[in-house]
Amino acid sequence: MTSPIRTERHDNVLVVISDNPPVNALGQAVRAGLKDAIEEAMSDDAIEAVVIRCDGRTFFAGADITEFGKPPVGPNLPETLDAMEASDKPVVAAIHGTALGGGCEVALACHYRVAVPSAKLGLPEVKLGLIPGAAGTQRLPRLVGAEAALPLVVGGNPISARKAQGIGLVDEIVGEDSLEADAIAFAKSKIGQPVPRASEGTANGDGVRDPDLFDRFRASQARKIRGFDAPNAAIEAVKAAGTMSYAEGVKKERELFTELMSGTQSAAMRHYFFAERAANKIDDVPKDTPLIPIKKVGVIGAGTMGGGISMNFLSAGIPVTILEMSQDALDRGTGTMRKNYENTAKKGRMTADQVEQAMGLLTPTLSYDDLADCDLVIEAVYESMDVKKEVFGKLDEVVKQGAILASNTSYLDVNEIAAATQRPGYVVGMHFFSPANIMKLLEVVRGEKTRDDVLATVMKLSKTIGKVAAVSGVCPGFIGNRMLSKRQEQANALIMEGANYWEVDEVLLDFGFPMGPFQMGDLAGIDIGWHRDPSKVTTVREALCAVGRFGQKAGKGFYDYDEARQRTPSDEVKQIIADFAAKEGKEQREILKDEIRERLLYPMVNEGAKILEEGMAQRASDIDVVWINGYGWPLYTGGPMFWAQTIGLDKVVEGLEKHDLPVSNYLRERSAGSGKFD
Ligand code: 3H9
Repeated sequence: MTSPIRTERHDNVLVVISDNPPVNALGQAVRAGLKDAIEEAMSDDAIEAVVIRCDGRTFFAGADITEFGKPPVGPNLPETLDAMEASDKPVVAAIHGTALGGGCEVALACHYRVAVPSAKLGLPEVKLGLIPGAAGTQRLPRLVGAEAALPLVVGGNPISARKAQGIGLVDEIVGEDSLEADAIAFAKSKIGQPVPRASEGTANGDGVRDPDLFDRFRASQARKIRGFDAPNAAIEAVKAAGTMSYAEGVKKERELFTELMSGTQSAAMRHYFFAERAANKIDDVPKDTPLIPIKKVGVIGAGTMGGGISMNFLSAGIPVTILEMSQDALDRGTGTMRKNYENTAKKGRMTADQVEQAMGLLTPTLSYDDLADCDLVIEAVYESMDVKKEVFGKLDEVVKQGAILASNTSYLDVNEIAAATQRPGYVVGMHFFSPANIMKLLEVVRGEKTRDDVLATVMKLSKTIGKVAAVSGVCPGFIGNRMLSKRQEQANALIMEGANYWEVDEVLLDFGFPMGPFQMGDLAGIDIGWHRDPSKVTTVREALCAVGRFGQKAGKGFYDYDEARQRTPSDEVKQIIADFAAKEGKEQREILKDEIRERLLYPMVNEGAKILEEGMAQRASDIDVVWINGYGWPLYTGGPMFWAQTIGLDKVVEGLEKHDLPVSNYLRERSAGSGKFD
């Protein structure tokens, strides 16, 4: 087998080049090749400096994740990097693309780093439930200081080459198109000078002088890192860089890394990494399916949903024509969009120019005719089949042939909507989640007649607008809301049987959800879909609406809210629920947290199994992607289906039986078989 590493000589500089598509992951062959190349440079007197660079789209994007969990084959990355750093001839990393994880650690082990302006550097290991494991947590703080290292190691988000230069991680920004030549020139300029080694740096002194730095940082991240193991380990490792010798610090890092690697959180998060990428692929749609160019988008409805959907495209530089029924509604909608952008700018995440650029791409209209030349039109109107059919009938008349017509419906039959047009092949569901400019999930609903090119285009487009897409077949509520309804059924039943509604919420908070079902109801508005007749009360929700408890927006729903939106359980609501339970003759009993958790979550897994059995989801991991991105299922459990496998499908079946809840044949089969869904 030919090595992915080759060397080229440029006078007295050895250029070491990796060619390991797609992302130059640091698999065994790459590590071995790098180690050999360094030995070649060391043993050749004619070579006085080394440049390391990569072919293809990026510098090393990290360790090869597919090797994790398999028996290790040497050389390992830490020893390869130690050999690199030990060189007394200057070694220069020449960075383009994304130097991530182990890739960033390669750069740290080099004596110098040069990068093109578009390059990014980062240590995203926490996103895989890990910390850097090739001395990244020890070299980085010594090079840039603990304060600058913490956000990189703990947050895991990459930074631009310029920012990296600002903190001392990059030595020089070089020409976008002259990386190799500039890196060679840079390397030559360092020949004869003592080499600076990150492991011998002293910038980590800031964490020694100000040891509270670490607690302050932890407190500032509390909400983001709740429940995750890796960020705390990352803080500990960076702290160790200030309190221990380099060798002890590396040992500490290794211990923390090994413990995380063998834990369930990292397994779950690595599962998610591949799940997200798999979800974007549709098994029976050929890879080379031609795409429909999307140069202009139409959005029908300028309400919360339509406005949020439009912002995705505007932010990606795609012009949007937005349609409403009245000038008032149009002005209100576009006004809200501008305000949202301006708020983002106030937080420093956008410039004033970018706000104007985005808003400049928006064309408000009251006329369907203005949608005629759109390549994609997304309808975000009221959830009523009659209304949707009317809208699609009109679209079919005015919009050019070959354009995609999408519905943002969250549960209606997309096939029936498609049948209202003469071109059902061009109709697809694009279910965004509120707030649509922020929530990551896009549930793509594949109708019976939806064409391959329409699907392929929408999946590609989802990436362009920064969404994570998963495909669902047509069934009520699709993947996400169909499973949610099973959880809500149990939540409602539990409070009738004696569980306090705030306990139900707490169980899900403890599990790792950002909120429970009753908090979610308050946030969304309890009056959604309410018939508005206070004298007609048949459910707890209707009873709450009848007394004006519409949710957070009214200052009261299931909970009472103060001005800071802090919630407290309400005696009034407790009484309403008790009265209801008495009226229905429901016996009250104490319900333990375990039962609450099992009854909320196991029926979702069961419904997920049915969704798989019916072919409504392509794979179990797609269901995980939907729940993690659309409903706040904790990432560190890997999503409902992966979690169920982790705790054991047999345990889920047993739990459902114990609580007298239905068990699908498919779940029984998988439980009795491999214990796995995919
Ligand atoms: C680490 O480094 C640990 C060390 O500290 C310690 C070691 C001792 N390995 O995302 P894309 C595949 S942990 C294997 O669609 P993009 C990916 O599955 C690692 N495979 O492209 C996909 O395959 P397929 C730290 C990988 O342009 C294909 O490449 N590093 C790896 O949208 C294309 O990927 C990270 O966590 C990998 N490391 O984004 C970085 N990376 O085509 C992880 C990708 O079959 N990677 N693949 O579906 C990324 O963030 C993105 O892939 C990247 C490119 C930004 C690089």
